[in-house]
Amino acid sequence: MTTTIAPISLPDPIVPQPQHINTHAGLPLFARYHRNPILTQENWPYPINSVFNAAAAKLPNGDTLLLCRVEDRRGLSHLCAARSTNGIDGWRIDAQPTLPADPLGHPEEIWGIEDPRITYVPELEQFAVVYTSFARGGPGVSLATTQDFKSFQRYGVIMQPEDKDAALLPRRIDGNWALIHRPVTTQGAHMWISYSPDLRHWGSHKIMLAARRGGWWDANKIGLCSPPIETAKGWLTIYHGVRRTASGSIYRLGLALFDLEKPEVCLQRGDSWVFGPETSYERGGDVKDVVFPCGQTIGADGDTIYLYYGAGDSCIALATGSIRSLLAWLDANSSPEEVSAL
Ligand code: BMA
Repeated sequence: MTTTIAPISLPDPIVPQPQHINTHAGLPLFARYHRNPILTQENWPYPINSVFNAAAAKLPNGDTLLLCRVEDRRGLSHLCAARSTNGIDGWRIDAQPTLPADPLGHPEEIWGIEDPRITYVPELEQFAVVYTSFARGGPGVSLATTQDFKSFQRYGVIMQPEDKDAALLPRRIDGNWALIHRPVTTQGAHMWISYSPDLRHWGSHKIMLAARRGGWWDANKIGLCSPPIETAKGWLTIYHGVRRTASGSIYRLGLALFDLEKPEVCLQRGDSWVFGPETSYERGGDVKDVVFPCGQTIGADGDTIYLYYGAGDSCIALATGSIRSLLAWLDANSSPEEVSAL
């Protein structure tokens, strides 16, 4: 006897709904440059493995400088400068490493230096470059200053391991310099702020933003991306959240706003992430599903953000946003109870 099985009628396929959450006034908060990535290993004047996670600065002559993390073919990183007139293409790349690791003078750098952030400090008339120095003790935070990205004054380690994702604020707060950084403690991987009278001795350590818990996109591990942007409403800050999944981690970006004169005070924190890996160069690469900005420049209009981000730990890409739109999005998409519950 044969049994006839009635065909199962399947429901209509689920059509993904557009994500309106990452938009303001109908526009995406960050728009990718259509010819991304803007810098890859193939552009480099000497053999390397990959180039990613670049700090950014506007130079006095109007050029954009990217201080790129370059991973050589041993697996160790150094920093190399690329300059461009428009900040988009025509990059002129230093023929040799601009800031190589100095394992003899600075043993904290024996496994290289990574992920710089640049802040121009008017009081010093210098750029402060804060970067990750990597050695047996783990990653720590080091500082160097420069005027021209040719010669550097090294301060050495300013935050001992395990610590990274650091940037200096451009001016003193109540008489002291302020450094945002991300130590890993038994409490977790949160963003902290510390203060110093002289850039060498640091104290008054405070948590400024804690990783959320549970199922949140930014649960357990967060860190500063590019240096905070000073606005009339507060320090506008892009940070990364790391979601651990069965197939690896996803690095996405979120927004928070901090008090101008008390930057450890979070005024607003967005609920949702605002930018995440979508394209092939972000979803693939040496480390998949990573977007990791370490720098931005602001356009002549005072509003446009040129956000430079490492994609997949393999190349550098560009997305643009608007300070006004990010602040308006924060007004509409942050929940005070989550901020106070931390
Ligand atoms: C972080 C940093 C970044 C890297 C990211 C993804 O911990 O080390 O340099 O881009 O992981 O691998």
